[in-house]
Amino acid sequence: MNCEPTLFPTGIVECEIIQWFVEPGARVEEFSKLCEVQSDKASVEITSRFEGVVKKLYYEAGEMARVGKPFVDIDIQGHVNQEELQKLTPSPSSPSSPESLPDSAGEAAPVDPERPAPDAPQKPDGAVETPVPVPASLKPKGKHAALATPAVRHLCKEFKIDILEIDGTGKDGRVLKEDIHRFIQAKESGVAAAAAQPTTPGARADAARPPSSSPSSAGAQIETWQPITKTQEGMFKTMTRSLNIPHFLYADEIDFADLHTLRSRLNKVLATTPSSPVQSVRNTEGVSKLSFLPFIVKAVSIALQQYPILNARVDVSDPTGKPQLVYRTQHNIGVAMDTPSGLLVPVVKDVGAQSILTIAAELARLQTLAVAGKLSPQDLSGGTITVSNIGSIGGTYCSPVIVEGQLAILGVGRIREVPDIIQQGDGEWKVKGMRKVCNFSWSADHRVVDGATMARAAGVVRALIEEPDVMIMNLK
Ligand code: CAO
Repeated sequence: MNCEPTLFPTGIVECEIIQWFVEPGARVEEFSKLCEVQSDKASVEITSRFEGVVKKLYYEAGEMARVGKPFVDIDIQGHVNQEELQKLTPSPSSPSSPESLPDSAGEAAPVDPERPAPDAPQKPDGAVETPVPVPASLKPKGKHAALATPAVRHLCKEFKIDILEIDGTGKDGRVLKEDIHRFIQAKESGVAAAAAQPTTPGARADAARPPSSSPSSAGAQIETWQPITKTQEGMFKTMTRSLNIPHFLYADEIDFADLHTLRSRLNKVLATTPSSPVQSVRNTEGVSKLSFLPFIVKAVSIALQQYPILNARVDVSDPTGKPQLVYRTQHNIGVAMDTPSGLLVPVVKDVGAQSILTIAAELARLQTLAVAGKLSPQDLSGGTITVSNIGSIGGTYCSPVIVEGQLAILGVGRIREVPDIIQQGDGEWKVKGMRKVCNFSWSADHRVVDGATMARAAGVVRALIEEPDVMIMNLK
């Protein structure tokens, strides 16, 4: 079938095929993209008017296609309806029309790039208009709101919905299957307007709560769109940037027995009355209890003194394009916190200059603010490395994701008890008791940190946790 020009103003005789989106053998649906063409006026994507299988491309990309000549053959056997057939079959009054449609035997139908969709009215200048007029009673839809694949139209028919009532979210406002499901759901819950509106940034945290997933009575899969929260928005951006970092994962098992004992001893001290001499001398920070985290944070900082590369960042802003390492003197350790509004990572600043008590006090301050949603930008910025104690929730190992601007992150697993098996003098093995262990999972930026460096630095942290008294020698 040959067709006359429609997409370009009359007078244009040829256009360049910029690229093909299909190849022979490819299955296409109505409105599937076929190719992109460029005239001296515009670049346009040509879509198929038919469902079928591509049989032949008349031109290579880069070649000039003649307007009014076929440029692709599509086998539409079994995919053309009678109404369309009638519209397209040359009338006896125009016997000289070059168009031809396959007979019922299903010949391949050449499609002209400049032919409008069968029902699209043509403007005098030859440009294509919106194919389906929108009734004035309805709010204006996108230009192609009513354009839809046969499957979408079928769905509309199934649910007895006028496609023009639906706000399409597809390209140029085209109605998609999801739009239909959303429309039905909104209609059912009486909040059609809200559901049809695009989401606004700054939505409240509880807006992220997933909608009820009770089985649908219609039996069809229903997808529901939900705005992401501010926190998720931040996470989305940060984690997307993290994708550029090749992660080297290193995991280790740490014996927590001695730290457990030390912590219990210190917490007994902190539990004594404020008037107790030992409290008044030692606890000027008002900390009532120590968790394991301040010790871990301090151990990481001490390891950074030996392996400062893990506290550095990569700078790629040099005009030569050559990456550089930027070393940093302060250990500003970001601590992942699970809060009612989601993941937040406030920063304990200059850990190298802090004691276990001051770190604990700062962690408590940050956690209180995080839970209340009152962390300041200062609290959230300037991190040079991150610790994520996911073990306080659960899990043995994790694969922590490095934050852009940092080179490493430590994920702390759950402290758990495992049998302590020893070998006796006679060579026999026996269970001596139980021991507390915890797995530390590190990720390092493998572009600049090699595995050996990561393993050695992790070894220092391990040694400090397993012999926490050694930390005393490093305390300021
Ligand atoms: N294994 C076992 N128990 C742990 C533990 C671990 N790894 N970490 C903490 N605990 C225990 C504590 O010892 C404490 O118990 P006791 O009072 O009986 O001693 C209890 O869990 C509560 O600790 P906590 O969570 O209040 O304190 P914390 O300093 O260890 O951690 C915080 C604080 C804010 C980091 C933590 O509450 C949190 O939010 N963790 C989740 C971090 C997260 O989401 N990481 C994932 C980031 S990627 O999405």
